[in-house]
Amino acid sequence: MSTLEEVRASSPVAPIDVERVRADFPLLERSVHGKPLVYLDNAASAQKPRVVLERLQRFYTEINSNVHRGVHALSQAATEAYEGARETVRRFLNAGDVSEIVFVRGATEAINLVASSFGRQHVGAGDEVLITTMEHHSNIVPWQLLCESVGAHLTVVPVTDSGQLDLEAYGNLLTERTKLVALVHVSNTLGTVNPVKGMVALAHERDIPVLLDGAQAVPHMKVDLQELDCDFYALSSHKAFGPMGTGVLYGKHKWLESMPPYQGGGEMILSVQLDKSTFREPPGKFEAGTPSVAAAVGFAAALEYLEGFGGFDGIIAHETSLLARATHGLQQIGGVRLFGTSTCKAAVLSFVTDWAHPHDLGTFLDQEGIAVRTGHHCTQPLMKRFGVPATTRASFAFYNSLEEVDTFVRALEASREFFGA
Ligand code: 7TS
Repeated sequence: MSTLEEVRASSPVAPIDVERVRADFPLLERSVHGKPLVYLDNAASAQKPRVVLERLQRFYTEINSNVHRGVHALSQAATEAYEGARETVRRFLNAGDVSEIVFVRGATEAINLVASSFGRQHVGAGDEVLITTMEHHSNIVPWQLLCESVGAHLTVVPVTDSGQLDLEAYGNLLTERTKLVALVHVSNTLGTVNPVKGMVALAHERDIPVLLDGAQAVPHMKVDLQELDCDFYALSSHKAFGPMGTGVLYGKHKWLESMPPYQGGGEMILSVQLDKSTFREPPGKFEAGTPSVAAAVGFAAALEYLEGFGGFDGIIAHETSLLARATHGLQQIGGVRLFGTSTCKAAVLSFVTDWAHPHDLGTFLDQEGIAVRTGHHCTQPLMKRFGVPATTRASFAFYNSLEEVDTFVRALEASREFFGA
């Protein structure tokens, strides 16, 4: 008799029905410059399924009002929806407690909150904050600002030629002066999936807390915060098929409880006197002012939509075949230099060509209805590491089809002719 696990492991992953999935995303039906849209800029922002749009519409047409402050029915309904969204996020990420989920504006604000509050409390003159060369600017600049203001230093884990972190260097850079590791889970430019669980464990052996920037992980893989055991996790709703304007900072209760507020204002207080105020327990302490209630409620709809797939196996299998087909297609063309060739990577392709500047290529592809991002992708130190000022980046989501990959590869071939190479 096989165990259930063995049966599951031996059975092929049920593929997702891409045509059915695409029908859930109204924007994907539009055309651009007279061509069917091929949306390959998902790392910048993902499209939203109809259930998210409907949830936003319902919020504003049925229960719109402010939260946590009204005795009236609408305010109570809005509060219930908002706090319900917090529980959905907790469940989706398998956080231990709902009080560890702070709604913020996005990954950028989540990191700034930690740099400002935790940073000023725990990082002092001569201390170190350890980041990596593949961080998005939002996981570099807040730490630079902190270090400048307290006299601390940034130390940096280098990246190998294949776009992976140098793990030996990482181990050596964890010193008694290191007060925090701030590390990207999945690189937005290279697609590299970092071995964060082991890296967290190694830092914890030395009692060093770890913040993970999960902006590019949450849309593509199961993130289990209790399993990762990280101290902080930052993410943005809009990259995970939810609305813009909200995101999440997860923080272990022991940290959030002891950290000072990030911003002051209404709703984050217990009492205010003219000479002194006291503050609510987390997460309320970190949510000053009126939050993006509708966006949080819409984000919960996006996460429930993802839960409807019954796990990430089908999504990962599909995105893996998109990546394999696109990588193969690019390699066949020749004259294409790919950045990020780790075997463990998300469906992101960053490249330069022999025949066109990334911006010119991006404009050419746009005329074909294909949306990609060109530039430094807010990772200038990483561009410098690879000796290029910019790349063209195609980033995929589970609603992209293999036919779209072929359209993209054919357009790249055509661009070679167009630019006269
Ligand atoms: N961290 C990572 C890894 C990101 O990719 C981004 C945005 C952020 C943080 C910031 O997220 P925000 O929602 O607060 O702006 N990355 C990108 C990108 O790759 N192209 O446009 C934005």
